[in-house]
Amino acid sequence: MNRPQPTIRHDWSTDEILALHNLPLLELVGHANAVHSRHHDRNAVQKASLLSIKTGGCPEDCAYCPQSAHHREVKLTRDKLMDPAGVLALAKRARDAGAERFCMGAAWRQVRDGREFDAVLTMVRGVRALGMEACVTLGMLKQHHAAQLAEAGLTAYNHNLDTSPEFYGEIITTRTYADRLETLAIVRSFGIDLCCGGIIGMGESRRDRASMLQVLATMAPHPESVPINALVPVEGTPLADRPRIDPLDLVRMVATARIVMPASTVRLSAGRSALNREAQILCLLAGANSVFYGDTLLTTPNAGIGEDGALFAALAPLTESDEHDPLRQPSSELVTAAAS
Ligand code: SAM
Ligand code: DTB
Ligand code: SF4
Repeated sequence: MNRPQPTIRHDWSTDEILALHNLPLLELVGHANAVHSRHHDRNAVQKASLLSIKTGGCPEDCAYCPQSAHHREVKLTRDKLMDPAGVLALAKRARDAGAERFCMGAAWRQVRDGREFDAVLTMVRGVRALGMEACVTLGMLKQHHAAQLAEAGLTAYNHNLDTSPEFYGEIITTRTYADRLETLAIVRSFGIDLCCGGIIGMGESRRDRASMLQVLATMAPHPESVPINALVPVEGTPLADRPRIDPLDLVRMVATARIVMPASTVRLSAGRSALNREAQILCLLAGANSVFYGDTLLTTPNAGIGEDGALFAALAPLTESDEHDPLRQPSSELVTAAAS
């Protein structure tokens, strides 16, 4: 007998999403966890690896981004596009360390035809030949670029909304929300998966967070991948002094994304290094099912592979022989609290 398929809605309103987001925390996380286990293997957490293949000097003015050429105080060297052989050696290393997906980011406003784009196509083919999913984030693109990326076997294109349509103008002035939606539509029309999410902690309201999720959750189909980033405040950017968010805000955002986009991969992305092991596990319980794995994100530090060893060890089943495994020791805060 066929089991009824859980419904996936595309008609969410911002008010409905905000009401979910503001539920009592335990009710929200419980609801999200129930949705999660209906649509996904509850023990599966995909490891994705991230590499900046072209760093710095970007003409866009995204207020959060250390790679923008507008933020002259940021201490970041500008690099040329990496060569495909070097990129593929790092992809292989990431695969051997357990990554299933390799995401390559370039600080470009848009894709341009020529030698550099051809090199990116070579990287995509190479990553796919290693048996990994390949994702790129290259800024805006035209139809013929999407066609070439699809032909090279690209799994997904990352292009974030970043925030709500209402708050967007406070963060970026050099391209519009409509530009972003147009890029997403082009990518989608060539059968490439969408990786599209945003950032919390930039000064937006709760309604802005719900409003961004409303734009994502009314896309049909939903983006296959939804990265939820917490702002990493970088010295020299206009958002350098933003206070760190409460980790439970990230839990609420992840849980709400999970409920409104039940089948998507929700990625616990930037900002994870500021969370302890237990806060990360709460995010996973609330429906996140992927993390970026590796010591750096694009230009900023990530939770280190060592810390992630402890995270993944904590998620694994207990065995008779691991009772005294140091990776299973509780996190330092708990030890300190217990000793005092
Ligand atoms: N230039 C491309 C673009 O913007 O489409 C790709 C690279 S961009 C760095 C990819 C995403 O990383 C951004 O859209 C943003 O959501 C996220 N990001 C960048 N800097 C961040 C920061 N300081 N904290 C959190 N997320 C950040
Ligand atoms: C996404 O949403 N987050 C990742 C990935 N997509 C490309 C990037 C996070 C970048 C954080 C800042 C940095 O390291 O430069
Ligand atoms: Fe450029 Fe992307 Fe950074 Fe914006 S987020 S400044 S487009 S690299």
